[in-house]
Amino acid sequence: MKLSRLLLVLSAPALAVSFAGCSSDMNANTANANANTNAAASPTPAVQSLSVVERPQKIKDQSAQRGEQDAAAPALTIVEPKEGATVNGSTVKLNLKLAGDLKGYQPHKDPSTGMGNHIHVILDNQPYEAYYELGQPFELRNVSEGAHTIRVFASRPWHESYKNEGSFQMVSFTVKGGGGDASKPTTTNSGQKMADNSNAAKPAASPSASPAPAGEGKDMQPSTAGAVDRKQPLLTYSRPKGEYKGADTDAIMIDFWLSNAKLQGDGGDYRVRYSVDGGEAKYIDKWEPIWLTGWVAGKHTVKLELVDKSGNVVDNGGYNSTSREITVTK
Ligand SMILES: [Cu+2]
Repeated sequence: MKLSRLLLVLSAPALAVSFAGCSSDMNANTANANANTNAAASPTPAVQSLSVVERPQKIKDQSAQRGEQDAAAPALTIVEPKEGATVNGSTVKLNLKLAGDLKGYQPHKDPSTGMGNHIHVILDNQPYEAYYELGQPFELRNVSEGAHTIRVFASRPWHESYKNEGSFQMVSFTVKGGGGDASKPTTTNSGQKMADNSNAAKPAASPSASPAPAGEGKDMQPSTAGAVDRKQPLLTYSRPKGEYKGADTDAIMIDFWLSNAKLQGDGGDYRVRYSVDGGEAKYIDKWEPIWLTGWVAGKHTVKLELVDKSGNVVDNGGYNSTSREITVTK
């Protein structure tokens, strides 16, 4: 009989799950998965059912508390490195100038919350690093020899980028005698060992209370520039990245920067295609962040691509198709 077969199909994997997962969290997730989908239960992320939700209330609240800042039009200039520069040695100093219609927008990490406005800094097509205090340069350390790009854009405390023209800047340069030895420990200017700050979503460990704290910086992974034409359509992946915990996992934002490309919903020809864990492709047709809910605990891969009318990835040095792994901890 149909019903009993259905029950059998549903209960067998559910049983397997109850043996495999012992934590109550895992069981709660499984219960959710059963409620949300008609697929067989499984502890793997594959069963997660994501849906787009509106901007979370807590972000609306933060936004309201910021006065006019969200309407700012920050304009960045990359002072250093200069376009086409050759940098000797593996440490690349990034100096930025911030101007424009700021309406109170100023990058700074509030020591009490570990949050604040900041700049997203992207070497080649690596995950971004957060840069808070523009008064001193951000050091990209251990940069490998060869051609590189840096992309920067202004960001809000919740990592949503400012999308006005001028917020985004890009520079190409070459490193001679670079580093790229990823096995070397990360050290700061003053030689202190840094905390592993692979996760920018969480407040980084505050620098120790030494009298002369080192500037911001990060040991970079080895990479070189793609063959990017900055006059061609370019998608810059920004979020999600890193680790999400607790309430931050309720709704996770996808955000990106677009250059030389208008999306279909904005009157253009392009679409941004995304998929999670290799699942069904979905589309973003307006250049604004989206929030996805329904994440289950574990590692997830998020892929963002810029595609044309026919659904083909627009090639630009490989930067227009980017995958990142994130970790969701409930
Ligand atoms: Cu950020």
